[in-house]
Amino acid sequence: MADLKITLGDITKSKVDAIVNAANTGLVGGGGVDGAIHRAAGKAKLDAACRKLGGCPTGEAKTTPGFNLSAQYIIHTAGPIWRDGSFEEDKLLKNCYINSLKQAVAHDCKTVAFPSISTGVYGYPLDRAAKIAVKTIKNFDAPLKVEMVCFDQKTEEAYLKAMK
Ligand code: AR6
Repeated sequence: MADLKITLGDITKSKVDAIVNAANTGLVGGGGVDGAIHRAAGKAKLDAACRKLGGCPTGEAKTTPGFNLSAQYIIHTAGPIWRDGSFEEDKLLKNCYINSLKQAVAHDCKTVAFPSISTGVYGYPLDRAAKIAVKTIKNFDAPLKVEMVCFDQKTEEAYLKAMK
Protein backbone atom coordinates (compact mmCIF):
# COMPACT_ATOMS: atom_id res chain seq x y z
CA MET A 1 0.00 0.00 0.00
CA ALA A 2 1.34 3.41 -0.94
CA ASP A 3 1.24 6.12 1.71
CA LEU A 4 -0.66 9.27 0.65
CA LYS A 5 -0.73 12.81 1.97
CA ILE A 6 -2.50 15.88 0.63
CA THR A 7 -0.66 19.21 0.53
CA LEU A 8 -1.20 22.70 -0.87
CA GLY A 9 1.54 24.23 -3.00
CA ASP A 10 3.55 24.38 -6.20
CA ILE A 11 4.64 20.95 -7.40
CA THR A 12 7.73 22.32 -9.14
CA LYS A 13 9.17 23.02 -5.66
CA SER A 14 8.53 19.49 -4.34
CA LYS A 15 11.53 17.74 -2.82
CA VAL A 16 10.71 14.24 -4.01
CA ASP A 17 12.36 11.68 -6.27
CA ALA A 18 9.79 12.19 -9.03
CA ILE A 19 7.05 14.65 -9.85
CA VAL A 20 4.22 13.76 -12.21
CA ASN A 21 3.23 16.12 -15.00
CA ALA A 22 -0.35 16.50 -16.27
CA ALA A 23 0.79 16.55 -19.89
CA ASN A 24 -0.90 16.01 -23.27
CA THR A 25 -0.58 13.10 -25.69
CA GLY A 26 1.93 14.96 -27.84
CA LEU A 27 4.18 15.75 -24.83
CA VAL A 28 4.63 19.12 -26.49
CA GLY A 29 4.24 21.27 -23.38
CA GLY A 30 1.31 23.56 -22.65
CA GLY A 31 -0.23 25.70 -19.94
CA GLY A 32 -1.19 24.92 -16.34
CA VAL A 33 1.08 22.64 -14.39
CA ASP A 34 2.70 21.41 -17.61
CA GLY A 35 3.85 24.95 -18.46
CA ALA A 36 5.10 25.53 -14.91
CA ILE A 37 7.09 22.27 -14.94
CA HIS A 38 8.65 23.01 -18.34
CA ARG A 39 9.73 26.47 -17.19
CA ALA A 40 11.13 25.27 -13.86
CA ALA A 41 12.94 22.24 -15.32
CA GLY A 42 14.45 24.26 -18.18
CA LYS A 43 12.31 24.52 -21.28
CA ALA A 44 14.89 23.71 -23.96
CA LYS A 45 16.25 20.61 -22.23
CA LEU A 46 12.85 19.23 -21.24
CA ASP A 47 11.32 19.93 -24.67
CA ALA A 48 14.17 18.04 -26.32
CA ALA A 49 13.82 15.06 -23.95
CA CYS A 50 10.03 14.98 -24.51
CA ARG A 51 10.42 15.06 -28.30
CA LYS A 52 12.49 11.87 -28.14
CA LEU A 53 9.64 10.02 -26.38
CA GLY A 54 7.32 10.25 -29.39
CA GLY A 55 4.15 11.13 -27.50
CA CYS A 56 2.15 9.42 -24.78
CA PRO A 57 -1.31 7.87 -25.30
CA THR A 58 -4.01 8.92 -22.82
CA GLY A 59 -3.64 6.97 -19.56
CA GLU A 60 -0.01 6.02 -20.14
CA ALA A 61 3.11 7.54 -18.60
CA LYS A 62 6.67 8.25 -19.73
CA THR A 63 9.70 9.50 -17.81
CA THR A 64 12.36 12.16 -18.40
CA PRO A 65 15.07 13.57 -16.15
CA GLY A 66 14.03 16.45 -13.90
CA PHE A 67 16.85 18.70 -15.18
CA ASN A 68 16.83 21.91 -13.08
CA LEU A 69 14.20 20.61 -10.66
CA SER A 70 14.97 19.23 -7.23
CA ALA A 71 13.14 16.07 -8.38
CA GLN A 72 15.35 13.61 -10.24
CA TYR A 73 12.59 12.56 -12.62
CA ILE A 74 9.49 13.92 -14.29
CA ILE A 75 6.84 11.33 -15.08
CA HIS A 76 4.62 12.64 -17.87
CA THR A 77 1.09 11.31 -18.12
CA ALA A 78 -1.71 12.39 -20.43
CA GLY A 79 -5.02 12.61 -18.59
CA PRO A 80 -8.39 12.14 -20.27
CA ILE A 81 -10.30 15.17 -21.51
CA TRP A 82 -13.69 15.12 -19.73
CA ARG A 83 -16.64 14.74 -22.10
CA ASP A 84 -19.62 13.28 -20.23
CA GLY A 85 -18.20 10.28 -18.41
CA SER A 86 -19.19 7.73 -21.05
CA PHE A 87 -15.87 7.78 -22.90
CA GLU A 88 -13.93 5.65 -20.38
CA GLU A 89 -12.75 8.79 -18.60
CA ASP A 90 -12.72 7.09 -15.16
CA LYS A 91 -10.72 4.11 -16.40
CA LEU A 92 -8.27 6.34 -18.28
CA LEU A 93 -7.74 8.58 -15.24
CA LYS A 94 -7.13 5.53 -13.04
CA ASN A 95 -4.61 4.30 -15.62
CA CYS A 96 -2.74 7.63 -15.38
CA TYR A 97 -2.16 7.08 -11.66
CA ILE A 98 -1.30 3.38 -11.98
CA ASN A 99 1.09 3.85 -14.90
CA SER A 100 2.77 6.85 -13.27
CA LEU A 101 3.29 4.87 -10.06
CA LYS A 102 4.70 1.97 -12.10
CA GLN A 103 7.16 4.37 -13.73
CA ALA A 104 8.18 5.59 -10.26
CA VAL A 105 8.86 2.03 -9.11
CA ALA A 106 10.75 1.23 -12.34
CA HIS A 107 13.03 4.21 -11.67
CA ASP A 108 13.60 3.22 -8.03
CA CYS A 109 11.78 6.24 -6.64
CA LYS A 110 10.64 6.24 -3.03
CA THR A 111 8.80 9.56 -3.03
CA VAL A 112 6.44 10.89 -5.70
CA ALA A 113 4.33 14.04 -6.05
CA PHE A 114 1.20 14.27 -8.22
CA PRO A 115 -0.80 17.27 -9.40
CA SER A 116 -4.56 16.90 -9.78
CA ILE A 117 -4.56 15.31 -13.23
CA SER A 118 -7.27 16.42 -15.71
CA THR A 119 -9.11 18.76 -13.31
CA GLY A 120 -7.82 21.99 -14.89
CA VAL A 121 -8.04 22.64 -18.62
CA TYR A 122 -9.28 19.07 -19.21
CA GLY A 123 -12.44 19.77 -17.20
CA TYR A 124 -12.76 16.59 -15.14
CA PRO A 125 -15.24 17.00 -12.25
CA LEU A 126 -13.05 17.59 -9.21
CA ASP A 127 -14.74 15.37 -6.61
CA ARG A 128 -14.99 12.50 -9.04
CA ALA A 129 -11.30 12.81 -10.02
CA ALA A 130 -10.22 13.10 -6.38
CA LYS A 131 -12.02 9.89 -5.41
CA ILE A 132 -10.37 7.97 -8.25
CA ALA A 133 -6.92 9.39 -7.49
CA VAL A 134 -7.05 8.68 -3.76
CA LYS A 135 -8.42 5.16 -4.16
CA THR A 136 -5.95 4.22 -6.89
CA ILE A 137 -2.90 5.58 -5.06
CA LYS A 138 -3.86 4.01 -1.72
CA ASN A 139 -4.46 0.62 -3.34
CA PHE A 140 -1.16 0.64 -5.22
CA ASP A 141 0.99 -2.13 -3.83
CA ALA A 142 4.45 -0.58 -3.38
CA PRO A 143 6.25 1.10 -0.46
CA LEU A 144 5.97 4.59 -1.94
CA LYS A 145 5.41 7.90 -0.18
CA VAL A 146 3.04 9.86 -2.37
CA GLU A 147 2.04 13.47 -2.07
CA MET A 148 -0.93 15.04 -3.86
CA VAL A 149 0.11 18.66 -4.37
CA CYS A 150 -2.98 20.82 -4.73
CA PHE A 151 -2.53 24.25 -6.26
CA ASP A 152 -5.63 25.86 -4.73
CA GLN A 153 -7.82 25.44 -1.68
CA LYS A 154 -10.82 24.09 -3.58
CA THR A 155 -8.68 21.26 -4.92
CA GLU A 156 -7.14 20.57 -1.52
CA GLU A 157 -10.63 20.36 0.06
CA ALA A 158 -11.80 17.88 -2.59
CA TYR A 159 -8.83 15.59 -1.98
CA LEU A 160 -9.10 15.84 1.81
CA LYS A 161 -12.77 14.89 1.48
CA ALA A 162 -11.85 11.93 -0.74
CA MET A 163 -9.38 10.74 1.93
CA LYS A 164 -12.21 10.28 4.46
N1 AR6 B 1 1.67 22.87 -8.99
C1 AR6 B 1 0.63 22.04 -8.72
N2 AR6 B 1 -0.54 22.07 -9.38
C2 AR6 B 1 -0.67 23.00 -10.36
C3 AR6 B 1 0.36 23.92 -10.72
C4 AR6 B 1 1.58 23.81 -9.99
N3 AR6 B 1 2.62 24.61 -10.25
N4 AR6 B 1 -0.11 24.70 -11.73
C5 AR6 B 1 -1.37 24.32 -11.99
N5 AR6 B 1 -1.72 23.29 -11.17
P1 AR6 B 1 -3.97 21.54 -15.72
P2 AR6 B 1 -5.10 19.14 -17.02
C6 AR6 B 1 -3.00 22.56 -11.04
O1 AR6 B 1 -4.86 22.42 -16.51
O2 AR6 B 1 -6.48 19.51 -16.61
C7 AR6 B 1 -1.88 21.65 -20.27
O3 AR6 B 1 -1.90 22.65 -21.25
C8 AR6 B 1 -4.25 23.17 -11.60
O4 AR6 B 1 -4.74 24.18 -10.72
O5 AR6 B 1 -2.55 21.94 -15.57
O6 AR6 B 1 -4.67 17.72 -16.85
C9 AR6 B 1 -1.33 20.33 -20.81
O7 AR6 B 1 -0.34 20.53 -21.78
C10 AR6 B 1 -5.18 21.95 -11.61
O8 AR6 B 1 -5.69 21.71 -10.29
O9 AR6 B 1 -3.95 20.03 -16.33
C11 AR6 B 1 -2.54 19.67 -21.37
O10 AR6 B 1 -2.80 20.08 -22.68
C12 AR6 B 1 -4.22 20.81 -11.98
O11 AR6 B 1 -2.90 21.34 -11.76
C13 AR6 B 1 -3.65 20.12 -20.43
O12 AR6 B 1 -3.21 21.37 -19.88
C14 AR6 B 1 -4.32 20.31 -13.40
O13 AR6 B 1 -4.62 21.39 -14.29
C15 AR6 B 1 -3.87 19.15 -19.29
O14 AR6 B 1 -4.99 19.53 -18.55
